[in-house]
Amino acid sequence: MATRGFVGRRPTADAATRLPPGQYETHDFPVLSMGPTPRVDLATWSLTLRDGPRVLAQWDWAAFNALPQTTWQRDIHCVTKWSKFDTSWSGVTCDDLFAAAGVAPPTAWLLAESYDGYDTNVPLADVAGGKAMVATHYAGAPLDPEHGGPARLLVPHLYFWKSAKWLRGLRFTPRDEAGFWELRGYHLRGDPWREQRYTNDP
Ligand SMILES: Nc1nc2c(c(=O)[nH]1)N[C@H]1C(S)=C(S)[C@@H](COP(=O)(O)O)O[C@H]1N2
Ligand SMILES: [Mo]
Repeated sequence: MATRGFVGRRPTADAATRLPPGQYETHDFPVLSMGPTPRVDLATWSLTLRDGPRVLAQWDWAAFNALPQTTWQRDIHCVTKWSKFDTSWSGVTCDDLFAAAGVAPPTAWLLAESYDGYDTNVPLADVAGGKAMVATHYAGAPLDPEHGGPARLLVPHLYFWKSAKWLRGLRFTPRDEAGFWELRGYHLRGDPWREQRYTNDP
C-alpha cells in the first residue's frame, strides 16, 4: 500500500515545471520595499519617458489611463525564493507606451525610476516585444499602494526586484547602468530560469 508522500514545500507536477530553480510556490503576496510606502497623489502623478536628461514624453494620470489597456496573467518570481503563479495585471504595455511617445527607442537600455528613490536597470529587449507593462491594476482592482500603486513596472520574466513600484519614469541610458539592488550585489539582468541572483552568477 502506498504511503502518502511528504508534502511540505515539494511542488506538484505542474508547479515543478513552472518553478525556476531554487524557488517555491506561495499563495500569499509578500510585500518587499526598501523603505516606507511613498504617498503618491494622482493629481500630481506623472510618468516621464526620457533619453538621458531629455524628456521624450510625459503623461499625467488621465492621459496615461487613456492609453491602450492590456491584461496579462503571469507567474512572478522573487529573488527571496517565492514564486506566485497566475497573477493578473492590467496596464499599458511598454510597446504601447513607446508607440504613444512616437519615438524610436534611442538606446538599448533603460533605468526604471520610482517615487521612493528606487531604480532598477532593464535592457530594452526585456521590456519591448510584449514582455513588460506599466501596471495600474492587480487582480482586477487598482494596485494597492504597498504593491506599487498607482503604477508599477511589471517585468514578470525577470526576478521581481526589476518590477519597480511607484514608477515615475523610464529613462534610456547609453549603457546598462546598475540600479539600487544591482549596485548592492544583485545581478545586472536577473533571469530566474538562469538563476541570475547575484552579481557574479553567470
Ligand atoms: N520603488 C520600489 N520598487 C520596488 C522595490 C522598492 O523597494 N521600491 N522593491 C523591489 C523588490 S526587492 C521586490 S522583490 C518587489 C516586491 O514587490 P511587492 O512588494 O509587490 O511584492 O518590488 C521591487 N520594486
Ligand atoms: Mo526583492
